[in-house]
Amino acid sequence: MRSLAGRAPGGEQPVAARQRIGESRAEPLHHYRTIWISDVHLGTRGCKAEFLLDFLRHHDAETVYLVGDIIDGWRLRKSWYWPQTHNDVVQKLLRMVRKGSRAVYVPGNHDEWLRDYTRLQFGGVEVVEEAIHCTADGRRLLVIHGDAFDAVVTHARWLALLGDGAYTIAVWLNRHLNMARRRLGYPYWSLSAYLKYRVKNAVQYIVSFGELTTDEARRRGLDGVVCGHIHHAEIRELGGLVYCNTGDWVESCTALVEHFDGRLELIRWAEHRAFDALASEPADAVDRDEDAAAEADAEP
Ligand SMILES: [Mn+2]
Repeated sequence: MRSLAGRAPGGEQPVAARQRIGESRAEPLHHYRTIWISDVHLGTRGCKAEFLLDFLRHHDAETVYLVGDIIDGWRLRKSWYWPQTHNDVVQKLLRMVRKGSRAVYVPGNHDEWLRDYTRLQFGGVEVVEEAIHCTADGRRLLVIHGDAFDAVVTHARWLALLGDGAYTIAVWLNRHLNMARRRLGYPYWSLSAYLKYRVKNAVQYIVSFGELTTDEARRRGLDGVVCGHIHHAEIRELGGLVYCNTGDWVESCTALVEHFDGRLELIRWAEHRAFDALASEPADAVDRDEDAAAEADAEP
């Protein structure tokens, strides 16, 4: 092992020192019309801030949507965890705004305190309850975090029996009950706790979530929906509408992008970078992942 430690392949300097995730300069900067990211959970140990920083160094866009659960207010209230890399993510986003990107922050359930500040701006970042995005090819997409559908999804069976009125009431109740809980200082009702309790329903849940959010877009006469919340990235056609989920930066490290012709694409940055990480620094990369997985207790 001694000879290996002192001599990297090809007789060059140890590759590990140069090619840590976040320091690579090899890739060009990719420009997009739009980038959507969600469920970063800054303020938790599960957050893969280094991967996100690396992603933001290699991608930029005219408009960046932050689709909720970016800063995890629940965790921070319990115990303060804010390493330099988390600060770097915020600074990087603000720098993108200074350089001309438009940033729109649609709060989720973990950063719902921001919902009291909608229509305000922070460092040029617009905070809105929800947004409608028009793609370059003329499609109108509803941009929401998606937590409003928790109650509907988990009670979908009897709600379906009761029909449209009950559905609307459930969305309304979900929203206002959680608002009341927040005012009283209780945390958001946890969907993931519910899912852990009923794991076998998780797949059905993902399907239902997609259908319900897409239905909401259809109800409003739109062409599709972009949401986050369930940490499951995908682009799918559902009944003639497009359903996009941005995924998360706790496990999968995914972002949704729109090309200048309106084409939508998912970028799986952890997978993309895994090759680099494995090639350069396997032990460190694996350790980091295990740490993150062990502590990835961020809930949807
Ligand atoms: Mn969420």
